[in-house]
Order: sequence, then C-alpha cells, then structure tokens
Amino acid sequence: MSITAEEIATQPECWERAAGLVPGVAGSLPATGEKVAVVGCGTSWFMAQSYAVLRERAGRGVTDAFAASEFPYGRDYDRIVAITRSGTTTEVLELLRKVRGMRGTRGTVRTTAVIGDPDTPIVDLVDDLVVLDFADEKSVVQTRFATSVLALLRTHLGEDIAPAVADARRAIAEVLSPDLLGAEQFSFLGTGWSYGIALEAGLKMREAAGAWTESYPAMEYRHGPISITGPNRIAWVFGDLPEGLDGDVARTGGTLEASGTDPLADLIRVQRLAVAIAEANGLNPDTPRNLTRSVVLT
Ligand code: F1P
Repeated sequence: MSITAEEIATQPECWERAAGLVPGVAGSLPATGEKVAVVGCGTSWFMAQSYAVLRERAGRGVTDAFAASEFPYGRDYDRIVAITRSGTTTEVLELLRKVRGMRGTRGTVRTTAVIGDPDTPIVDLVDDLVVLDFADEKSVVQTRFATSVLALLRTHLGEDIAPAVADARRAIAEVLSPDLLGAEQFSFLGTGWSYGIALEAGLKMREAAGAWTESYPAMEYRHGPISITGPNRIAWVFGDLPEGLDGDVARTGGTLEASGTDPLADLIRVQRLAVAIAEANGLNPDTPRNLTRSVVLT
C-alpha cells in the first residue's frame, strides 16, 4: 500500500484529534468580529477558501482567502491566518515577513499559522501557532493535514464534526465504482464552502493521478463547462445538488456523482480514487510528477 493511501485512511481519527484541540487553541484562532484574511498555497489555499465561506456564514466576521502570492497588501485586516503543512513554503514565509508589525485601523495586524511541522522557520514569524503535528504527512500530495485543518476550524466555528467523521469512515470503506475508475474526465462542482473542496478534488486528481479535471462553482457549470461532459465523463457535485442539474448532466450522456454526504468526507473518495487511478496507470502516488512536498524558491 502507498504511504498516501495509508495516510488517507487515518483521516477520521485525525479529525477527531483536531476537533479535540479546539478548546486549547481557541485563543490563537480568529475571534468573533475580527476581519480576517486566510492565506496558503495549493491545497492549503483551497482549505482557506472553504474556511472563509464557513466563517462568514457562521456570522464570525468578514473573511477573505488569498493565494499567498496574491495577497492584497493595501487591505485592512485584523488578523492573517496562514495555513501551511510544511511551514517552509516560500510565498507564505515572504508574506508573513512583509506583514510583521503592520498596522491596520484597529491596531497591529495579528498573525496565526496553522502548521503540520513545528520544526520550521515559520514559528518565529507569527504571533500565534496551531500545530497539527499528528496530521503531518510523509506524502508529497496533501490529504489528512488539509482536511484536519478544516475539521479543526469547523469545530472552532461551533460545528459538531461527528457526522462528518461518520461519513468519512464510510468513505474509506466504500468500494469505488468502475464508472469512476474508468472515467476519462472529471468536473468537480461545489457551492459555498464546498467550492473550495471541489477545487481541492481537482488538484488532488491532477497531482496524484495526472487526471484531466476541472472545478467550478456548481451554478457556473451550465455557463460553459457543461460542454465538456459526455459519455464516460463525470460531473461530481459536493454538498447540495442544484435543482435540475441531474437532468442537465443526464442529457449530456455523462455520469452524475452526488453522494449528498459531508463534502469533506466526500473528498476522501476523490483522494482514494486519485490513488487508484494512479496505480491503475502504473504511476506511484507517492512520487507525483514534477512535484515536491513543499515549494521552496531560491
Ligand atoms: C502547499 C503545497 C501543497 C502541494 C505541493 C506544494 O504546501 O502547494 O499543497 O501539494 O506539494 O506545496 P504547504 O504550504 O501547505 O506546506
């Protein structure tokens, strides 16, 4: 079994541990009312996007998400939250160096890093740290760190993560259908916070399996992307299925995948599919093409 597959299977326990951390780390996470920017790269950026939607929806305050390289320095935030498994990603470290001591209209901007590896330079660059070392990974592609971060943040927003953990256990045990394993193309769709999950699903399949994937907000799918769907191609909806989309996909001859389970748990099915497709094509999911565990620019 690949290391990636082993790490994927540990997610339910990791999410429970992450949720259990919340009382101890709540003071390091955004307080209600703070205006927050969440930043990261790759998978971590997509988790930032999902969290931003969830936090605003929970009424906790304005929350924006940015790729670390695209941070709008002129904006007025109370706190910047950086998500990074490695703690070594160049764009994230550069951002944190630049915003150190920066003043907003309500005082000095506080910084928080949510990390997997505490033995990294990032620990000296932020005011507050949240360490999920138990969810750190050997794999190049991220699975359990990213989802554990979101499990922690969802819990901090007041959500009971137990139903998602139950869905996750089912997602790990489920047999993947031959339709999915043999499909030629995947369009991942989401609404609200599950759009970030759709982005991550697409990235995971590209990273681990070199698969042809696209990701869109579910209601944007009809505005062009549906042209791609057809026989042996999948439209995969995370979370709520927009009205009429099942009929629209059926008319293309494509296959709709819409489990209706918790989107974070449904992502596990995509992670498993990525590993299975990679292996079926003679690729090793532990050594994805052209990728390193962290992007460190010199
Ligand atoms: C971010 C990241 C990963 C990606 C790749 C390069 O890493 O973009 O999401 O899979 O391995 O790095 P990090 O900042 O979360 O460590």
